[in-house]
Amino acid sequence: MAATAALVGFAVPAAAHGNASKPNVIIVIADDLGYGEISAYGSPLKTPNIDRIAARGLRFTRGYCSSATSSPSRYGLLTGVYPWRNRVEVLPGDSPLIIPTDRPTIATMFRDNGYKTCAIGKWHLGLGKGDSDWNKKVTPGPAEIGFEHSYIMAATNDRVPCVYFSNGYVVNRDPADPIFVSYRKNFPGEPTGRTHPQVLKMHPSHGHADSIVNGVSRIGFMKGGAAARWVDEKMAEIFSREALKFVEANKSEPFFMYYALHQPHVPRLPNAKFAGKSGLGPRGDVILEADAQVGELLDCLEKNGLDKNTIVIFTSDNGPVLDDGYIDDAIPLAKAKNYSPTGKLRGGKYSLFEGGTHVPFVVCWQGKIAPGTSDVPVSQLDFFASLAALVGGNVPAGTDSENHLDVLLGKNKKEGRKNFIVQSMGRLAYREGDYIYIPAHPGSPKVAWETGNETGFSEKEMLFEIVKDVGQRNNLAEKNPKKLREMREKMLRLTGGRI
Ligand code: NG6
Ligand code: CA
Repeated sequence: MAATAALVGFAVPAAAHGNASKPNVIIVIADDLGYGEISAYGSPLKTPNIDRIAARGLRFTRGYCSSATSSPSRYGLLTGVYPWRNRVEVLPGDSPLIIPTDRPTIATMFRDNGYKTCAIGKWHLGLGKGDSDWNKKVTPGPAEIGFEHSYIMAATNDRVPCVYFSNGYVVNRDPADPIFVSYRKNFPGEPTGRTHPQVLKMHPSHGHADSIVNGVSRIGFMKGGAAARWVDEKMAEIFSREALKFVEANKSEPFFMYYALHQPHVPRLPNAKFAGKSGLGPRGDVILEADAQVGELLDCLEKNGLDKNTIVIFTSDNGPVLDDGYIDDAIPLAKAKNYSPTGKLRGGKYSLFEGGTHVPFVVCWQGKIAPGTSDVPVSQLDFFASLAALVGGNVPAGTDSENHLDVLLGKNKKEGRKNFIVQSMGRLAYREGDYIYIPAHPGSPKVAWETGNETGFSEKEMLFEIVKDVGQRNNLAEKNPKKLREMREKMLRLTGGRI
């Protein structure tokens, strides 16, 4: 740890490029997009814009997020600290901010090094102190952890409050129609998915039967704010508009943008431009919509002469899930078309198998990164330390983020991150080299609700050689007890005994 901290504190000077000495950095992070869903990774879905990033830069075949669900994964990316250290799991929409405001983040690092910083899109790290009055400024939030500008949704698109927040304030709030939010009980007389199923335009398959917003029942209860409520079909347009606005407004100075797309998380309600276009139903359609959003961003960079001086990273917060709570035909259509959102990987969202955390991961910086592929392991945990090394920033001691800038820039394709822990729903697994060790975990082998995804929880320990056995069919625990023991011991040392 000490050696790592010393290393990451060491600044690599950024080379002058164009009229700026510091490249802009944009991290685009999709919500629940699988390893096999981008055409550059072999998907039958056509994603020409994300492919543009891959063609101009590096496509990582072994890129990881830190957790198989959203809040912990994003916590890891922004803080560089393993989410399990602080027991971070999926948050309700009225959760207080879970990142302490005195903790350095990737955003404070950029801000303190002369960057304009912003967060757009899905947040899901909590807002306020708990028990927020949604009609006033909700704080602390993005601003207090380094994002000078923000335009976000509080949690996920299936959770209340279903409104946008611009720099802490609900957009289009109306004092005459105040907003109330509860995750405990409904407000008297307010329609829910249970009481008014006939008004729904998309029905829940499990859960998601609380307040109705835009004809869709959600998780949690809200009342009021009629003018502020989002329209899912317009969400892509709105986030895209806000992202482009930020780029245009900051084109003459270095900026860092965390651009968190809401697709293809449920509920999937594409804009009419994309409805029916993928042949895979709403889930495929919203992936095309997300790809077009990426295209608008890349076009905007080009139009403003920023494309050569901007690092663009595209990745996902966790693996894919077909049915995550609404009936939108994702499962039957995937079956009919033999579509696998993880490609050949086993598991998906909520899984300790590869499908949970092994995600699409492409990075471009034209003129600086030679186009190609990299097959060494990389983790989103390392964005913080690696990008700090690039711009001369510091990373505090005690984080888990390592400087692998050379790997991100393709200068080193021999050795990536040696080892790391992945997390799903409170359980951990240990990846090192070509192996992954999944401890014996109590719990159902399939997600308890109807998604059908495998969790990777089993009474038996598992050991897989994940490069040779991509689909994790061959548990080596009994065949290779020596490796099993070695991996178990290393994991316990790293986690301080936690599994
Ligand atoms: C689950 C939700 C799921 C999704 C997930 C969070 C139910 C039955 N399932 O609890 O729909 O919202 O949480 O997804 O409510 S994530 O990508 O934000 O982690
Ligand atoms: Ca997610």
